[in-house]
Amino acid sequence: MSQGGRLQELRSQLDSVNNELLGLLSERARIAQEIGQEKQKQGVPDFDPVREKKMLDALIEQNKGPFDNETVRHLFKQIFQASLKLQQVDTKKQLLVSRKKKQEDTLIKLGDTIVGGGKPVMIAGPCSVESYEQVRQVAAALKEAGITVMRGGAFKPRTSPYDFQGLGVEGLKILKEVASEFGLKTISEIVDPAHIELACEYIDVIQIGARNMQNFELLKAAGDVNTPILLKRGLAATIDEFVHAAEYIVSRGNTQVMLIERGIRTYEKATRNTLDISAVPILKQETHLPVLVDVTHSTGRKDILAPCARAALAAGADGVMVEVHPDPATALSDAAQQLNIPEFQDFLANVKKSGLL
Ligand SMILES: [Mn+2]
Repeated sequence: MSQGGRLQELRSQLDSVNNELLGLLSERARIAQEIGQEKQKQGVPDFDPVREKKMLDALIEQNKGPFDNETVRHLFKQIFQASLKLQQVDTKKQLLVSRKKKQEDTLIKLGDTIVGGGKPVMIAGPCSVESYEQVRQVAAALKEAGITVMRGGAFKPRTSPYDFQGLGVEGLKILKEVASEFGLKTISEIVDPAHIELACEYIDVIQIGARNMQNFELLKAAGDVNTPILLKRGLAATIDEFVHAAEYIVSRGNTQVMLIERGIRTYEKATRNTLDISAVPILKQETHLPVLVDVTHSTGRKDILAPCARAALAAGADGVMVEVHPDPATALSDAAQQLNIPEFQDFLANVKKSGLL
């Protein structure tokens, strides 16, 4: 046989071995996927390092060359990793908050206001509930401006333990009283799992704050009630971690979850945090939950609130949240970044001019 003929014959042998290998790899992948589904049912993790080591040791023992043991180990590790990835893609597909699981948008009904229904909502109110009169002044201004949902912090997880910690349950009572007078719906942060049920008596939406986004006991408690939850993105949380935090709530049965981007920590000092606008379309694509943007905490400065709010809405946000205080200079928290009432009215007019709200 000519030299060229021999080469061609060897190459065609190699081609058929390649095809066989591919067939075997695909078969292996199908089995691995089934194992993944079985593990999902049993609630055991995808990756089992002990099992992987056992499989590798058995292969090394069987290795007769010409590949050395290290090469065999490396090649099979690649195959194992690819299978694991396949299992993880399947698990992700099955997240309850995922668009893949449910195509239709989740709608949150707050009285006559529907969040996530295509008409963006403006949520405003003071950083902290400080007094009945303070909340009442804000509520009256919101009512006049056509705002239907008011925020106000009663339990304040502050950076320093010496800072104002909020009025607690007394603050929730003030919110309820004022809200019923003005026909508003209310949002307030809860920080203790033991307060979740109690909170449902006083407020319409329970906020889980940025610092508690991965407080899993709190997330579970929030998942056990029917009150809508506003989940803030952690200041150093990836989108994936954010989505999984929401899954904690939804997996317990409470499907009424809204996500809110509030800025992430970066090296940038010009703003308090860096508003991650790209998170908005990504979260809208990947989940079916309403997505809001907190312009106050993401920027920490009043002069750019309106353009950031417009950017949020242009990116597809279902709403914007902003802090308003009758006299920001005397506020017990976030004094520098809260709008006073005339500033809020200007802000609202500015955002509305864009036609996005
Ligand atoms: Mn604040």
